[in-house]
Order: sequence, then C-alpha cells, then structure tokens
Amino acid sequence: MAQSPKRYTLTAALPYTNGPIHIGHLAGVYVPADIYARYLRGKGKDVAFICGSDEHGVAIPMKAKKEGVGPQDIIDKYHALIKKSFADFGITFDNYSRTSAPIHHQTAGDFFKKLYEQGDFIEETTAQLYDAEADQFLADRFVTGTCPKCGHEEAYGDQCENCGSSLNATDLINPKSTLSGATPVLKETKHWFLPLDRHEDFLKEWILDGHKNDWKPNVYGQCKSWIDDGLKPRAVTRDLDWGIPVPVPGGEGKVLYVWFDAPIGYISSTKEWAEREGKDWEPFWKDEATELIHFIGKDNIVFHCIIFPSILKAHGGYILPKNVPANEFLNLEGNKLSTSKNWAVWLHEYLEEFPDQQDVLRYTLTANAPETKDNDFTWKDFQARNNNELVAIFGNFINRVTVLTHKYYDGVIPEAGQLQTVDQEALAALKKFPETISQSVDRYRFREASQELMNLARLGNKYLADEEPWKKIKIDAERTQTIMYTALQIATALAVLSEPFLPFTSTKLKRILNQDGLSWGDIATTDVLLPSGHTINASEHLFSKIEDAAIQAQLDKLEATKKANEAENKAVAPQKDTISFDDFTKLDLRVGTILEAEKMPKAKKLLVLKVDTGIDTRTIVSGIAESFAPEDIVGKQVTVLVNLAPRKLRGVASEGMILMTENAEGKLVFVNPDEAGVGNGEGIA
Ligand code: B3M
Ligand code: ZN
Repeated sequence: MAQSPKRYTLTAALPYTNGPIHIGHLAGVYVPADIYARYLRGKGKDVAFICGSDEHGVAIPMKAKKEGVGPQDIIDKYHALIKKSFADFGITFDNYSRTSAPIHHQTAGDFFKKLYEQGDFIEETTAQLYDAEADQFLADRFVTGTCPKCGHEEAYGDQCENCGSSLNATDLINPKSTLSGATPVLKETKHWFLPLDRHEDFLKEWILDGHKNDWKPNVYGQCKSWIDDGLKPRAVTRDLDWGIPVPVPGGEGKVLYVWFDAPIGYISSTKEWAEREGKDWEPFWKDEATELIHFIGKDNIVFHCIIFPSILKAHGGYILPKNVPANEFLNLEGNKLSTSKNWAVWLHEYLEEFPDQQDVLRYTLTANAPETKDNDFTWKDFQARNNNELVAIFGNFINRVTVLTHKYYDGVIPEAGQLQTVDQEALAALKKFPETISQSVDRYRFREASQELMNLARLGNKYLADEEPWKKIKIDAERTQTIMYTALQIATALAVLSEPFLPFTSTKLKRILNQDGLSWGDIATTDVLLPSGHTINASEHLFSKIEDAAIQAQLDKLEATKKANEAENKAVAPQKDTISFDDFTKLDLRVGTILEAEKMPKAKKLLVLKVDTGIDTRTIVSGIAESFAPEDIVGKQVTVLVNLAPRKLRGVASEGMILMTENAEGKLVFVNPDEAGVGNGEGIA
C-alpha cells in the first residue's frame, strides 16, 4: 500500500482582481477546496491551504481603463473586497496573498531567470498582432476573433472559452482589437517561449500513463486532447507595462506572461505564510511525501496540468500536482455567469442580503456542484434546498432533540436503559458515516458527500419519528431516556461530520451540545459521544425558512440586470445608403392576413405561410420559426412586401416577404398594421 502523505498543499485558483467573487467561482473552486481543507484538518492532517489575488494580466489594466482609474486602484479595491468576502464566508485559507507582493515578484522573477539561464526558453523575434491606433501589442484579452478549432466568434487571444482550447493570438481568424476595435497589423517583437514540445514525453508519461485512473475524466480528456494535438512553444513574456518585469538582458519594457507568474503565486503565498508562522515552506513544495492538489475551474486546466508542471519540471526540485480536480461551470438561471454583464450572484452582496446564512449557500452550491457537467443555479432551488433539507430535515431533527432534552431533563443527558435493536442499529449506522463520507470526499465527490451527510440527519429524523419520545414520555420514562440518549449521539455525530460542509452550523451545534472535543475519527470508534450527565446549552435555531418574497427580490434584481444589458446592447445600426423616392415607390407594401402556417421540414428557422394579401392568396416562406409557433400566428395581420421577386427556399417558391423587427429582448415581432381594422390589400403609406 502507498504511504499515506505526510502533508498536503492545497491551492485554490488565484482570482483576478478585476471584479468581485461570484457563485460560479465559489461552486467551481472555493467551496470544494474549503471542504477538502477542513476535512483534512478534521482528520488531523498537516495542511497548507493557499490562495491569493491574481493582479497581473491584461484584465487589470482593461478594467482600470473602463473605470477611469489606475491599475493599482483596481487591484487594491478588489483585493480587499475579495479577501474580506472569503473570510466572511468562512473560506479557511491558511494564507491569502497577492501577486503584487514583493515576495512574489522576487519568486517569479527568480523562476524566470533560472529557466533562462538553464536554456529552457527559446528566444524569438516574431510578428505579433499590434494595434496601431492604441500603439500596443495585442495578446490574450486584448484581442478577440474566431476560434480556429471550433469557429466560436468571440475567442480570446489566449483561449477559446467555448471549446477550452488554449490559443495564441495569431491563431485567431479575423482578429479584432478590444482596445480600439481596429483590425490589428503584424509587427515584429522579441519574446521568450517555453518550448512545451520539449516536455511532451514527460507529460505523456506523467499524465496519460500515470493519471488515467485518478484524474477526473474531464481533466484527463482535456490534457489528452492537448497533448494529442501536438504541443507548441508558448510565449511567456508580453509587451505590456503592467506585470512583473522580465529580469534578463533584452527584457526591458516587457513583463512576464500572467500565466507564467500566477501559478508561481501559490509558492510565494506559501513562503509568506511560512514566514509568518515560523515554518519551513520548502517541504510543502519539494518533499515527495507532500500531496499537492490544485482546485480550479475547467478553463484553467491546461495551465495547471500542462504549462505549470512543465515550468516546475524544468526548474527542478519541485513536486508535481497529485490531482487537479477541476470543475465544470455553474450557470445562473439558465445563463452563463458573467462579470462584465453583471450576470451573477455576488458573494459580498449575498453576505449582506442573507446575513448569517453562509451555510445555506455553501450547501446549495455543494449539493448542486458542477462536478461532472455544467449546472444551473436557480433561486428556487436555493430556497428548496434550505426549506426542504436544511430546515425540514437537519434543523428539525436537532431542534426536536435539543428542545426535548431541555423539556424532559433540564438539558442533562439522561442515562440510557437497555438498548433495543432499533437503538443499536441507529448507533451502528452512525459509526459508518465517517467512512462513507470520506470515500466520497477522497474522490472529490462533494455533492455525493453532502447528500451522505444529509442522510445522517435523515436517519436521526426517522429514528425520532419511529420512536416518538413525545408519546413514550407519558407511558415509559425509561424507554424515553434511552431514545433521547440515542438521538443525542446522532446529533453529536452531525455536529462533527457537518464541519467541512456547514461550518457555521457545526460551530453553533457544538456550542448547543456543549461538546467541542471530538474528531472525525472519534465518530467511528467512540461508543459514547455525549455521556449521560453532560449538560447541553440552550437550544437555538440552526436554519430558518426562506420566504418567497426574499427569492422574488433576487429574481427581480436579475430581471433588472437583464433589462439594463438589453438597453446597453441595443446599438442602433447605422443608416444604409440613401435611396431615391422612385426606389421607394417601387416597394409594394400591403396588409395581409396569415391563413395557414406550418413548419418547413428539416429547417429549424423556416415557416411556410399562406397569406391573404387582398390581391391573392400566396405562399411565403419566412425565417421566423424560432420566434413563433405556427398555431400562434394564424389569423394575424402582417405587413407584406408583395412585389419582391419570387425565390425558391428549400424547393418551395416564396412569393413576397413579411416585415419583422426585433423587440428589446431580441425576439422577432411583426411590423404590425396595428389593430385598427385595416382590410387586406391596403397599401402602406
Ligand atoms: N486568475 C483565474 C481565472 O482564470 C485565474 C487563475 C490563476 S491560478 C494560478 O479566472
Ligand atoms: Zn473554440
């Protein structure tokens, strides 16, 4: 059997300080990472849980430009906001650093220098995209264009968010500068490249052979497709004035590529922590008996599985990640989360609007975590998870146990009488939970684990419902004592095992039970978790019902965001070339009525209409099938261009065109002759 690790270095992706944290970040990275860290600590393991702000890269100056301030203002503002909201949410980083810290500049610069001196880079002058209007080279987020792999039209210069491919800016088809909108030109500039092709053999052996079975299929699959595609040298420097200066001759005016420096930020943050705590950072990064685990979202896979390990390997002396349990994406009410479109539930706002309800969000995001596929967060689900699970199951059980203990025994745990089979079974079942939950957590299946935890509360609820101490108290005092004693043992197990998932609840529950000395392992091995004679504290509500009004307020807020975005996006198209009055009078526009409508077979967008134009009844093929169901438009009056030359669409002759426009939601609507009772065939003036 493999030696169990001596210590764990857990990293959570360093958030960019170009905006606050939202639920997508939480569900994908920080909640699972924190559960894992708490779980390991609960088992008595030596853990360094590391994070910090990612303050370089073009996202920062871009945001600064948008807000009309300097980059330093942006990073200071968001670093403070992010750090505080994580702390208030109970994310227990051992250290939260920032990549603008001197220790990081030093560490990342030294890494670069060492690789440079060892000859691990290629130095090359190449033609790069350049925005002449903005006088700037374009890379990463400064340029968008069509993805050469999947055809997505809004791929970035470093990555396509649609297919996950990692790109070079010059790969983009029809590139466009996001600074000025200009089409960039090619201009020569010198850069240093990390020749990933040189690391191909090592990556193949390490990932494809070594981690086929223990890495998540989504992670392994992305790595494999990357390696199978053939690895190419990748520029690790940029022509920018925001970032870590390139510390080698010829590097003046250039900075390190953000994805070169950011992962090294994990190391710098560990150093900062060790210095503060009087520890040695090196074993956490260099000892083979350390397990290094990166918690990230799926868009960061290649950087953590291919590029950073190649850098560590080239440097030498560092361990490689044991696992990279990347998650898929979380959507919000059916749409992709977006910082720029404000389509998000922001953590700092949640904390204000739902005070002391951190665990409700933690639980919802875990129970519905996007572990194997993208998932949707809805406020209704949030409400249901709270009301039907946390309140009705977990809270209800604890409330009954503690209230009855006070009522019957003044808060003192009673002596148990002879245990019956039901009691023994409940106590035996309880002892299995640490192992069951561990098995899920060890495989990074947090949603499964959270459901197992809820099953323990279900067990308690069922036990009470079956044994009915509130009835037995009237007829059998001794039996009631045994039931309450048993139920209190279950409550104690819940207090301990819920800690990684519902830390605030766990703390409260431990306080109520007046029991704080048990560990994860004790639950499986200790017969008496809460001894007879022990006194508990006053009962408190663990959860409270979330009313419809609170949910509606959140939905209204999102609706307002949607409206604001639509208003902003409704850019008016420029006017077309002038036409003569004669041209105009050539158009014969009439009012007509749709008599029949049916779908064109095998065409998603087309409807075949029969329209009474007042002149005749004719067939018109119209591309409106995605906006209207045939049955909804029969009988409707529409404006028809009747003298348009007929043309065949999918074999059907279309004789004319009906006029449509888009409403504010981008939905097609008729250019309506209005309900004024106009007759078919009337001309439009
Ligand atoms: N700053 C997060 C992101 O892609 C990125 C992670 C860096 S981890 C070293 O949103
Ligand atoms: Zn793509």
